[in-house]
Amino acid sequence: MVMDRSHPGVLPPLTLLLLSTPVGALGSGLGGGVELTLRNIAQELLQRGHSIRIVGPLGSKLPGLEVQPIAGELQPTAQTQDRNAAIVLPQNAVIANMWTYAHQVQREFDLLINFAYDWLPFYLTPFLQRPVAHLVSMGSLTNAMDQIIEQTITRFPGTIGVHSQAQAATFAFGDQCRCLGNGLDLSLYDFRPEPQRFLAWVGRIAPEKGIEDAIVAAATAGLPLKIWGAMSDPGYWQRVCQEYPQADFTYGGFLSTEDLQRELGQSRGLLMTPKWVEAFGNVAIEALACGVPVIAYRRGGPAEIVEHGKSGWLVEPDQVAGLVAAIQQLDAIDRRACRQRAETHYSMTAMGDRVEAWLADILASSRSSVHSENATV
Ligand code: HBI
Repeated sequence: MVMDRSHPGVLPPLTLLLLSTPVGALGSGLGGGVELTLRNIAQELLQRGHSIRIVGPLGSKLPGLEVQPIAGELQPTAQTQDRNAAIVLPQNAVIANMWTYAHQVQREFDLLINFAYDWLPFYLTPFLQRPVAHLVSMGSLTNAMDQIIEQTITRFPGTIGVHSQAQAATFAFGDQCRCLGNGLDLSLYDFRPEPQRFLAWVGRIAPEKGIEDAIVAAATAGLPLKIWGAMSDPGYWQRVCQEYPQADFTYGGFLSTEDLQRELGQSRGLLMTPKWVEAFGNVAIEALACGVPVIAYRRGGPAEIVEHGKSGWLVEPDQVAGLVAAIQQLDAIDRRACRQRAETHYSMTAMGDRVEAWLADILASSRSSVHSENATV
């Protein structure tokens, strides 16, 4: 694990090309946490005087940010692929068109930042004339992705960024990854001292998010559960609704950050029930930013965000009874301590420092390697 070395020097203004996830238009919610991560990093880099251009699938829109739209077929989601799945590229794949564009314009930029968890950007890295920083947004999922990421980190050390130690640890090369954590624009989140009488669950509605455990725990604790997020897997949602007809839970759709923080902030607590190693868990910081305690399985990124007994409760993975016990202890958590946790570790400034230090190191090492002859800095 290559930890962050904060940079005393100031990074000169850079021109950066940011390339999005290809699974959905930015703003659709289908890109999950990566949409928020890209938007926040873009805003913070602009704030710090860098020039950026964002490339995303047709229909992408981000508040206050221009997106270069690229046509083409969306990519199947990596988490639905089997571990030994072959690499797939649909006909007229948007990810191929995005990187054709990147190849054409690369000389206008000092560095490219890849946000896609897909084989092609990693494979193309050695053929490009500019360094590529890869922000890997999930843990190990398939052998083909593990192999191409390992090949990249071996050839271009320091260019693989991750969100948590737990996520890095899912890869054989985890100790070579750069841990960036994550960050939110906390000014968008209002602290709420007084909750209403309900629990919240936020995330893409998909099997790996384990929503059924939250439904059972909330019902057992006798509290209504309000659910928000992109409807990634309608079949899964139908099965859950049929399985728990008596439980008191409602689905409020995929909300904008402004609407989500207003609703989420009124909850007694957020339940996080991931069945996979959640790389980070942006929703945990969103809840903390509103003063909402987080009850999470001790699995993946959320276990590094929540301080047990201070900003929420960590529960043994898949132990629904543990979730119920934690729900009954929610009043022991000080909601101000939750907001404080977000402010000290997960602000835009904190994340921006980590990202700038990362890019500075990549540029420094790339000057002495294959990309140097054309670098403009
Ligand atoms: N699947 N193929 C693919 N590519 C991505 O970039 C991707 C994905 N699945 C989920 C996802 N990105 C994001 O929702 C998570 O990384 C947060």
